[in-house]
Amino acid sequence: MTSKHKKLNDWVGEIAAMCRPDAICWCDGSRGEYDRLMQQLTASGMAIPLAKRPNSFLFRSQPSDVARLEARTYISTASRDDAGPTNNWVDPGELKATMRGLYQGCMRGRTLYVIPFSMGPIDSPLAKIGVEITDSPYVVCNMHIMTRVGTGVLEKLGADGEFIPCLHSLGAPLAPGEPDSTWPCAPLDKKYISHFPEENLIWSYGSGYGGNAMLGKKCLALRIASAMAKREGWMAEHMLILRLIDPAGKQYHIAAAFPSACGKTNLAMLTPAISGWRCECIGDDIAWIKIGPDGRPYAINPEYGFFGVATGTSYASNPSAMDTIKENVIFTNCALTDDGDIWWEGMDSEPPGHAINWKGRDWTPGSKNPAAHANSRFTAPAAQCPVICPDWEKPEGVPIDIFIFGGRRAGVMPLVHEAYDWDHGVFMGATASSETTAANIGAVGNLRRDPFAMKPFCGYNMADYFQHWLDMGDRLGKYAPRIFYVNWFRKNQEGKWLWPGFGDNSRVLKWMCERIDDTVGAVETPIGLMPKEGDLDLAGLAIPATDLKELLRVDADAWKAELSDIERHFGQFGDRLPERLRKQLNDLKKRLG
Ligand code: O2Y
Ligand code: MN
Repeated sequence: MTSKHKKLNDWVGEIAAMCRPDAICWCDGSRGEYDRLMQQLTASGMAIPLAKRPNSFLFRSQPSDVARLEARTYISTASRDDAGPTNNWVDPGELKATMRGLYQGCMRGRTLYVIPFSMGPIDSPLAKIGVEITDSPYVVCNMHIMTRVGTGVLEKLGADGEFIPCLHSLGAPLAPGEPDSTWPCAPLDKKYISHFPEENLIWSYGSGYGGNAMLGKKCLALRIASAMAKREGWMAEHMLILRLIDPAGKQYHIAAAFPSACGKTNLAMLTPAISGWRCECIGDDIAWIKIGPDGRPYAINPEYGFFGVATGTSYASNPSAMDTIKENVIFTNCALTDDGDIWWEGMDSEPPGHAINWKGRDWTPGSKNPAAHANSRFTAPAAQCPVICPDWEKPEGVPIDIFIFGGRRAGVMPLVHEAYDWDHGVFMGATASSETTAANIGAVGNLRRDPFAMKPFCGYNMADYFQHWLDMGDRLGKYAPRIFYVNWFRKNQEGKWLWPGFGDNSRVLKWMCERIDDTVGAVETPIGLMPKEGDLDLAGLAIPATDLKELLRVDADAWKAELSDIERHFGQFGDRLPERLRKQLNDLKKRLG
């Protein structure tokens, strides 16, 4: 089969000539196709069917291929400055020459799959079409869950529609008769996750894992989309989207950006602790936002599923996620129990007496190595989430009332503060920071500036991205959402978290809703507007007054110490940093005295 689209057919032909697969398969996105591939993967020992969860499978990756790889991720623009200081850069000609060398014959012994997919509901004016070529049937199955795949996409593409070509190879050709590995991939120094934003092109080589391989997610929906959004006047953000409903039925739409491993999926599926309030999930990771005909910002979730962190997910932390993953799920790097279920550290139940760990070895409680990898994952259809919003696939999206930024900070950052105005909110986003954990990048406990939670995902110069936010605020005018900053992770002197988090985070969201309705006040502090005593709804929460005081304390000395780090952070952008952000920093300095 080919398509009616000459440019697409030509591209597939050109890639096949370079990668030399044994066969080519155009994916139709059907259940039959998924079942067939899973049968093959099971027969070859790569997939393990789970007796306890219908139509669910476990995969184990190689220990060298367990997460996104920031050091091997490239934004390749003609000028290094257009990629900016927060991205790895290689000249496009040089990078393509290197990668073409790797791609030569890289699919020998394998099938080349062509996956037409839509990011966003196919009929949405915000949707974009991508076509991924991959030699990984595991990636095809994940793409079935995470994106809208199939013939409907080809129909929309027609003979000359626009698509984003996404090339992926495991980088593990097979000689005739050579047995396959259960997780084929290339060595670390041969892995490349490359983006060419000036030509809307993605080339990924050598990794079979998550965001490195399912190219619709981080590569297309954030890195390439952010560059497109800048050119076209919309926003591609690393944000969950949720609908909060008050007891009277009033709806509030919130988009929130947090760095990886800060509990985005948990917040997206929040079970409010406050009586009468409900939360519905629209998306847990990515938001595409465009100004609607009425001038308001409308957001869609471009994805179709969740690729959530398994480790730590439990009925206590996220009951909706647990109910989402009962069937039709792909698990990666979880432990396998003797009765054919999965398990990970932090699940509610007692640890199993024996399991096979994510490396395929025997595991018993007390083992010095974890049963599941810290970045173990579930891939599950969003439609299976019990709190999925009935409007989650509305083509025009939902109108955003509130933006939240946040991070994981043991000190300095209070539980919540509100920006004085849009520029101040952009400053908050631009200076957002988080302490690293075992589940994310770098050494544990390092402070990392992660502007708008987009450091690993911005497909162009971050300073220009800051300017884009300022420009969008100018265009939105009175419809610009109010901006807040939260920190659920502040600790006391003994290193204990002060705030219970999870469902109790709804108390903070309620205050935000009351702020936009102007039914609650706030105190002015040097860093922003904060709840006054009694403003947060703490009914039913036994939190010591001293803890609350500490959660809402603005430690002026700690903030003054923070200023030099912000200056260093801003300094990397040189003259490209928008003057309006420099002014925000000066204003903050003045307010701190
Ligand atoms: O490690 C990976 O490949 C996945 S990273 C990821 C997955 C889902 C949602 N967010 C993230 C992230 O790193 O932000
Ligand atoms: Mn993410």
